[in-house]
Amino acid sequence: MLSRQTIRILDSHTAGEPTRLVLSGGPDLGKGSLAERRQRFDEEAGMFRRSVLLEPRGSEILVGALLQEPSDPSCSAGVIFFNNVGSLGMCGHGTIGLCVSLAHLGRMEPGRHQIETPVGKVAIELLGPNEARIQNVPSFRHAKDVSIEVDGLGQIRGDVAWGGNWFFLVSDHGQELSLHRASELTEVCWRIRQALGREGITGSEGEVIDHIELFGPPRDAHADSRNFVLCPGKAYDRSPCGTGTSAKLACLHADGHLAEGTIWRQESFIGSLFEASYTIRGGQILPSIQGQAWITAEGTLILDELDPYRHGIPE
Ligand code: PYC
Repeated sequence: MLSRQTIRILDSHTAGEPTRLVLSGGPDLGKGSLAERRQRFDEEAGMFRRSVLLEPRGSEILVGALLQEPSDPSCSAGVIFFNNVGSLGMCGHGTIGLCVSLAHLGRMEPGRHQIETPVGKVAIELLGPNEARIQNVPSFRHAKDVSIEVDGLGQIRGDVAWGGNWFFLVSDHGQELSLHRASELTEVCWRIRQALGREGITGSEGEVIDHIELFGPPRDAHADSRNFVLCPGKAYDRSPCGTGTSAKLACLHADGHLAEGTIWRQESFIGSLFEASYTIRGGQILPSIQGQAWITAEGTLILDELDPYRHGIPE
């Protein structure tokens, strides 16, 4: 008998960046911490990940969110975020999308909650049907003013910081952050990423720095900065990137450029905004990111075993 696998999903976008929430039909990752389940996901669920996100069913820019039972009873839900090339530690836009999606399903009431991720607990506040504020995992700058030799660009200096993922943050790059330059900026960031790899620049425990973030002057008079964030699979973030904005706050704090509790408005490459600030608890920087998300679709993915491209188009 021929079989069809079905996967129930709810799609949203946060400040323009899509999140595909998987409600059922995902892999059984067992019990244990979210970090352990993420490892199992990376080892065993590549086909599932590609089926949910990639062409011809999806697009390489989609970010997936696999809903999990939390292992910590103080959390309302657990989640593993993933993209076109693997899993993510955390995802800020995705967490805002998750909150709005759970509210849409009647599974989350307005107010405060906690979400368990592979890199720690994230406190959230559902402010309305389309708005949430997250308090991210502790964020920090690991290295300041790291100089690398980038093909075709010469010496580029940037900071290495953690905001739930690893970032290389560059302000002095000479690039105009305009939408029509998306492919040039993608190439610039990709070369920066390759240079980091070549020169052995990593996170604090040898992790690959897989997000590159360029900053420039904002277009919106109310914003403090504009960014372009290249994600690990070469797709750029349409939102101002929650984890990237967290990494930025950690750098601003380290440089004494932003006081605790002061609002930082980060504008994305498409002009959408996150409102951010940080508090210090026990010496750690805890960034808060507020943004809006919108439901775009709900449905069922169908994987027909006769479909040669049910798991995506292979590279
Ligand atoms: O919002 O943290 C974020 C994010 C990471 C990758 C794409 N968006």
